[in-house]
Amino acid sequence: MTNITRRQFGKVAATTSALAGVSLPEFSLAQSKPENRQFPPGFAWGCATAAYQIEGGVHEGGRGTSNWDIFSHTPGKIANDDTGDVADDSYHLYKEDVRLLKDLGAGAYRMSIAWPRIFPNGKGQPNQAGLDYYKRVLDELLANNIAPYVTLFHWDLPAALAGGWQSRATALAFADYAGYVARQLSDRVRYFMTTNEFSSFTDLGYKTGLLAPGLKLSPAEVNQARHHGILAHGLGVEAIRANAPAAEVGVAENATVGVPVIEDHANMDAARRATREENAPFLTALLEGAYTESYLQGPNAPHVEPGDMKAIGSPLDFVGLNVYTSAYVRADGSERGYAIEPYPASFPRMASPWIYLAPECVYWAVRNVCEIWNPKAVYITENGCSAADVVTAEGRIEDTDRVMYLRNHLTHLERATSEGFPVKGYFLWSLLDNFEWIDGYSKRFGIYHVDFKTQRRIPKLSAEWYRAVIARNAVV
Ligand code: PNW
Repeated sequence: MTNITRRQFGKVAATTSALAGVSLPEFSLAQSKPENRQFPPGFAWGCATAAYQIEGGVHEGGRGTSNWDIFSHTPGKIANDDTGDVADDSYHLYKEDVRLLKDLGAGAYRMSIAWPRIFPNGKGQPNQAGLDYYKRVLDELLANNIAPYVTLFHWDLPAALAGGWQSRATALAFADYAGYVARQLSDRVRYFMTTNEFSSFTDLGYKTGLLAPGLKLSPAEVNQARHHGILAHGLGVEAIRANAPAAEVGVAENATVGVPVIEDHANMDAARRATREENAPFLTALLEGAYTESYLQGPNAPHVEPGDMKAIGSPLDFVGLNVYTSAYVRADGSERGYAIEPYPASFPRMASPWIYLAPECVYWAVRNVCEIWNPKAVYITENGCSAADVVTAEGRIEDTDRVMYLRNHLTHLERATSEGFPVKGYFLWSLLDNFEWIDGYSKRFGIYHVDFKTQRRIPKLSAEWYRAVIARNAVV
């Protein structure tokens, strides 16, 4: 069902035979200067997805209930009351989806494992059928020379874990789950990420109530949930290392990225300060093994047990950054030394209102993180956008706006690699249109269009474009 419907994907052969004997000059190759926009040799190109957003099959293979099953089935929480019950049906169509990656020439794939498929009750007895499902997916990837990068927690928390991230026990259960998966799957997986986006599953789940479980707790309670989130990461890193010594371990984090309003010393310094301060509860704590003094001030500081910060600060092999937009920073005379500029009303955005088109974010994400914390390696673990895609009468999706977004971001990423920052790879969010959390199926991030009635996948213009990027290892 791969059905290459895009012209240049499928009809190259036809064109070639129609013009048999005529040799066409390769204008695109000859006229640009690829050497200026080239990525380093061995750069990993991939796409990213997450289990609840693509798998469906929520009642199959012994999977337990997750917080997202409950939340998405609560009326009024999700656009159109959509749920992830079926999503992209990747639970059954994973071979086709690996084929889509292969068609792009991708050498890497970032996917997540659904904790409730492995431990239906969050802990205790593991579920062999769930593990076997992921073995099949991983074997399919490996047979196609696609390296799996596995996220262990992308928000689908086993509902049986009472209290969710309010409970310290959840962090301990995560460590057991991470260690178990690492032991079972490290013959197939080299790269593990513990968790995806601390602020999304703590702040948005327990402070604003936008995401599961939809709570609005006090600042002290929120800080405690945040602490349990990063503690899970830290204990998870230790458990993965104990069970899979050869694994490379990292995290996928949507750090707030300070972008200097002007690239001069004062503003660049302010952007660095902002990046450190604004990420104090999360990435800063991970990479420094301590909370900042300012974060610990006041009555709402989290309760920290002896040993917690050492685990949280466990050395990482790589830092994964999910980057979609910028926070523009100006140096000022305040005590903290910076201000974040609000977005003017006319600032361009993509189809999701929070995605301001600010492509410098990828360069400054890498540079700030490297200059502050000097990690061994950095990946862009997510970058992409929603767009108001239209299927034409001929069945095409000409998503020029998504290509514009991606091309600009890669141009800024290439600036980072060319300046020598250790960026090892890029994962485009997302391979497929999928269940976009509270936006349900109303927002499309895929480079393959999905017809959710038929599950038919159609490559968009952006898929054709990304295929050319990968083939050339350069911005095109
Ligand atoms: C990420 N923000 O979420 C998630 O990792 C994906 O699962 C999700 O589909 C993708 O981005 C697109 O939304 C984010 O408000 C959610 O800054 C919100 C924000 C950033 C990332």
